[in-house]
Amino acid sequence: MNSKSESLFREAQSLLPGGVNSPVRAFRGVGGDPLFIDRAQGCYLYDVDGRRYIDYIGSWGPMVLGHGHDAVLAAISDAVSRGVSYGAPSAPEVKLAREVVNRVPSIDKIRFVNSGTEAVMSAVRLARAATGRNKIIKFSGCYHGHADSMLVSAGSGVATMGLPDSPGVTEGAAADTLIAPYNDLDAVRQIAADAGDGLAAIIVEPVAGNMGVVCPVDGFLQGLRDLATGCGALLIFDEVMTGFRLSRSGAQGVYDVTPDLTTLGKIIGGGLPVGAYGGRADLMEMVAPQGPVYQAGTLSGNPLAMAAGLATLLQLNDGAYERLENNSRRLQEGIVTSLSTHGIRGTVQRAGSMLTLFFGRESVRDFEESKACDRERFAKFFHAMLKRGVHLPPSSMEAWFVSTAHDDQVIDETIAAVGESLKECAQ
Ligand code: KE4
Repeated sequence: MNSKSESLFREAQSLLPGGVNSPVRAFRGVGGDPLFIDRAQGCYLYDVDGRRYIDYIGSWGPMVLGHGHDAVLAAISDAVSRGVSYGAPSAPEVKLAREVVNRVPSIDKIRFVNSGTEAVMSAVRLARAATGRNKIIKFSGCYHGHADSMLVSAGSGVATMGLPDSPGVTEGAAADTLIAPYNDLDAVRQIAADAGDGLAAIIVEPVAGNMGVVCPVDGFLQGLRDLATGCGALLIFDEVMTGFRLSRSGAQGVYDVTPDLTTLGKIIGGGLPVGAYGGRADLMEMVAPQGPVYQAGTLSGNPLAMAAGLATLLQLNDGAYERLENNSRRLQEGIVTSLSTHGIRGTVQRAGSMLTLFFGRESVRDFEESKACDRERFAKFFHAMLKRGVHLPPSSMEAWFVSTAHDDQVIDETIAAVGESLKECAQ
């Protein structure tokens, strides 16, 4: 019985829309009621009824070192001893900015904000100001936060809830957002050509994580780079999820494609609220107070978030990425073997330590193919895994996140639970 979770959820539903503070947490994509978490340590979540789960939500990406890492907790408690927020410049934001700039060659300057949504909203505003143009191309199935201009056939929560456009987003706000299919360069070229000299930017998840993990086909990212350059638009890589997860320089370090602007979040806050946008100096110097593009934030550069983010990045050395790669690959291989053993059609798509199990298809290249996957079977699988003490992200269109705290034994336990769960679902 999940009695404490159930009573908390009942009370939460009387106070919070859907009983949650972010839609995907409500289990609408898999059915049933969400578990309320009491605490987390390493790769484990512990719910309020005392059950332990191997955690593959990872707070949707930030917890790349697992929960309660000593270095991160020490950094936060040291920062807390100095106060929690000043509303004035402080050293932690400079130190984290230096670490990000050192890791990502395309980022000359950076501005910290408080969420990925805010980072994307600000980067889009900057791109429009820098080019004097209005149109933005985004890709169906990619999710860039909930700013009005991005909630136009978005992926992630909106896609899971089947809300292709959100009520409250005006035609005016959506009118300047053009939608292209992911991995389809010809389509993007056509849309860009139709936009003519009105195209301000192309924004893309360099590896999509919000329709499930979908990797760019060969040449796709470079094609976007060439297209943007050719038509005088900017290329924005939304690396809120992939930043510092896929490599010490994010996805752009893996694919060797240079965007004009990059948005970041999640890992750079170590689990505390954070976002950032950065890129070429000539662009970033247009941002207030150095330039005319206004953007501000009460808690931007919060010293606790900066300290937690820096402590996290400093742990992400070559050895950490090697461990993440090895264990994530082992998990992927274990699931693929299990699918074959139980004669279940599906695939596991992975980029570094983020992966997705899609049922019913051999490959997923875009949002249409992701939506065509067998979501009912995923829902059954999700609950079979939960019963066996493994908490997957509660949606077939999300990424599972492996952390450095997921050691060999935990990966083996997960693979064993996958086998039993697939067997149960096959019946
Ligand atoms: P936030 O505003 O949620 O910090 O970031 C928005 C965002 C922007 N860009 C990308 C590529 C993202 O993945 C996100 C947020 N990711 C989702 C997970 N699919 C957050 C989970 C949620 O909405 O609760």
